[in-house]
Amino acid sequence: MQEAETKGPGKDTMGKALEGVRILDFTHVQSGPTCTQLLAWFGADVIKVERPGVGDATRSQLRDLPDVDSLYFTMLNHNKRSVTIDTKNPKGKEVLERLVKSCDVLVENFAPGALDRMGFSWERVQELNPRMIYASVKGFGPGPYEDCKVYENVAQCTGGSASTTGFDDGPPLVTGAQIGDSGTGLHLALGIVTALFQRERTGRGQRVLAAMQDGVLNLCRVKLRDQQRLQHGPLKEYPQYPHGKFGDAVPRAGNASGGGQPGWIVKCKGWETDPNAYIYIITQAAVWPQICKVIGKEEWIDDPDYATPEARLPRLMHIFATIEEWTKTKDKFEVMNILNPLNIPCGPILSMKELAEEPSLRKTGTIVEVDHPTRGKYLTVGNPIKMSDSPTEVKRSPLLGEHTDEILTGLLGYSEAEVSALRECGAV
Ligand code: CAO
Repeated sequence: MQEAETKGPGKDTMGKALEGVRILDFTHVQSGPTCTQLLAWFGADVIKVERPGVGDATRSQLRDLPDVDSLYFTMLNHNKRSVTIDTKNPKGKEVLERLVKSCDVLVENFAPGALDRMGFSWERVQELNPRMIYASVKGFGPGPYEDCKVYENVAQCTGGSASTTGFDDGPPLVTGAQIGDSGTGLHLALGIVTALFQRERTGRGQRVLAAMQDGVLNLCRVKLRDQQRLQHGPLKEYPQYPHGKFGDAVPRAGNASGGGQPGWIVKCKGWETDPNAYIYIITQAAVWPQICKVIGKEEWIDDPDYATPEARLPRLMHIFATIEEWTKTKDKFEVMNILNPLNIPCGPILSMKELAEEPSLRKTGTIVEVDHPTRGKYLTVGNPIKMSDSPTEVKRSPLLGEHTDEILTGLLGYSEAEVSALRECGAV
């Protein structure tokens, strides 16, 4: 691993899990930046390379305040350093070569072929630094679509998520969870730390590829399970059973549970005006008597039409409609407070506003307030992975090119005069 010999996150994160690992972060938009932000939170020194004067496109996308880095950018690029290099300028290429030689991992999510066109193919990077781990997010793996550009919702649609999300009588739906971008970034991060672990034994770097279609499909694993179950009869836990029709592909299951215990979203008090006055309830077999008692249907406990999970399957929609008559008399938190002591799994539908204001999430660092020199204070999602020996401090995202000088002189060994010359020719 490289020595962290310069100022910045590398120096003051000593004691973290990835301390001493240096990342050449060639990522933009969401998928790649999610990955490198996680690595930075684990202590890696992440150097984000951006185009001079422009930077990551998200710096100026979906701006809420004029002329300051957007929340889109700031919330995906914490704890990184920013260096601006024009990688199409010959002198800029030289700077990048030095950077390749000084880093452990190169992470990129350019359109297919962009890095090759820049002159930094896997082969070339290996020549420059055989220990380099070269990690990429692409929309698709090798195959008919490998040259396509891909964004979040394209991945959700091509990875099986949209086809299996929504209600039977509606169109396919994309989800709010960014499973294509952030999901693939997570997959890539695991690939990178695994490659670093293997390098300890082999001394060699390797190529790591996380395709967004593959990442989404991995997260839709249970739907491929259901596709195969469908060949042997209807999917009895789906709302289509017993009255609806099943075709030859897994249908959209509405809010049915993806597991073996039936679940559904039911209305709570206030649902007429509050779009989030709902709760998810799971009718776990082990607590069936408790469910019957709490909703006032004690007769269902021994009724052969309701007493066993198998008997309940054709009646699930009626069961949830009956549960809903009860939940509509209470607000979602009252329902939760009543059901949890009875071991009945349930989850209120929490809005983003409620999550942002939730004190326990602030306490654990899952929601963090960060101060930024040009935008002021804002909220972000902190590191969702907590480690006892590698605590996370969330530090603001870098301004465009904020660390160019310190990286060129401190890490790459350029003199101040050389840096001025690089600036003059537009290389940095
Ligand atoms: N200096 C000079 N040129 C630079 C540069 C730098 N520092 N950084 C980037 N560039 C150039 C690239 O070399 C590329 O040039 P060429 O097309 O001439 O080779 C150009 O900028 C644009 O890169 P791009 O094609 O990756 O960007 P785009 O905005 O057209 O496409 C995206 C964006 C996300 C669709 C595409 O990058 C992609 O498909 N990435 C892989 C999948 C992915 O990660 N998608 C998720 C994105 S988040 O929703």
